[in-house]
Amino acid sequence: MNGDARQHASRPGRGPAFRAGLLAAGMAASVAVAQVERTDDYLAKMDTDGDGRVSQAEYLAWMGYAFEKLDRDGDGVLSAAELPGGKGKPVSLEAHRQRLAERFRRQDANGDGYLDAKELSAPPR
Ligand SMILES: [Ca+2]
Ligand SMILES: [Ca+2]
Repeated sequence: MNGDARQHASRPGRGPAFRAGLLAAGMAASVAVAQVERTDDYLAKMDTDGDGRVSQAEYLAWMGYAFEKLDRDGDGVLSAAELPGGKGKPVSLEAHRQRLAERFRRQDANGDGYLDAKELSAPPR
């Protein structure tokens, strides 16, 4: 016994650190969509209007926030040092969004303009 009483009582549910974590997770998820196991959870985070599916706008917004978060000097380009892992080719916001839009279209298997849970969890094509 070391008398170390853990504080459970006043735990902030959605503090800034928590949100930042989510955003970072979003960026990582864009790299490893196929590895996301809890698709429902993932969907719920991206689905900001809560209609149970992810529109392209929601998809871009989610991924865009991650970009802004990573772009620490705010010049609209992720330099190698700002990329996860600290290496890679620089990525501009425009290139990033175009790539995401393209990926969105490919993931949208039934072409209805939305990603449902099944389409979100499908391996990137
Ligand atoms: Ca939605
Ligand atoms: Ca769809």
